[in-house]
Amino acid sequence: MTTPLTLYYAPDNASLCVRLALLALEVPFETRLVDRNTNAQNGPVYMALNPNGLIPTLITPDGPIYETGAVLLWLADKKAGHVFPAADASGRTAGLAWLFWLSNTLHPALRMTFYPSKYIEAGSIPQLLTATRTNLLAQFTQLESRAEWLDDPHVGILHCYLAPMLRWAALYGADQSWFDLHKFPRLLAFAKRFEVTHVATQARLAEGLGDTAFSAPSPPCPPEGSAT
Ligand SMILES: N[C@@H](CCC(=O)N[C@@H](CS)C(=O)NCC(=O)O)C(=O)O
Repeated sequence: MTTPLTLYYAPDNASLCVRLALLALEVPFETRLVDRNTNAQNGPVYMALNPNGLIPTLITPDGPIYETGAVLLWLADKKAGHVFPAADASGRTAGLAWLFWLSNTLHPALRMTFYPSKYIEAGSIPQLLTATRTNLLAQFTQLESRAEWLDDPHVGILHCYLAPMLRWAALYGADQSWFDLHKFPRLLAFAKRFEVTHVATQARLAEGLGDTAFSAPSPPCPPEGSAT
């Protein structure tokens, strides 16, 4: 990868997962703020890159790539074996299942709690939130009991995807009282280990996330832009 990659980002958005992976891979990259204050993610310039109007987008030598899981896998495969099992490694099988689960199951469920009005009419939002939070708690329980990669001290793309989601669950949406990371001791231990890694420290500083960004998060104080 000789041309620097460009990450279109907003602080504490799903672009954080990609920033973490870029830092873990130690590849050069530039960032461009997508100004959520002006709804720039839905403006013509950004929509030309990502027709979904969702953050992130990564500009690669082959053109833009979006969808967080796809971007993470694309990056991982550029340096095979560093942050995700290589194509011929045995761990790839379970790794892919987890990556797609994070992307297809956990991430969309969280989105439903952050943007319920994008999924259902106003009158039904309370029911959607109740059901989705129940599902999310079951999903965190599944991670707690089955995700063996949580204990791997080497930062990989699964960690880069999960850690921000733990943070968002505690911070965003109409009410966060449903989620308490202390009820998931293994996830809490992971968050504490992860946030002091060199990779997470660089990302925390770049986006103003604070010292305990993943284990005991507080709203971001970013040098530029806004999270919502
Ligand atoms: N499926 C997308 C979801 C990304 C996503 O939810 N991005 C949020 C920020 S964290 C966003 O762009 N929200 C702006 C909006 O919905 O208008 C992905 O995996 O990249």
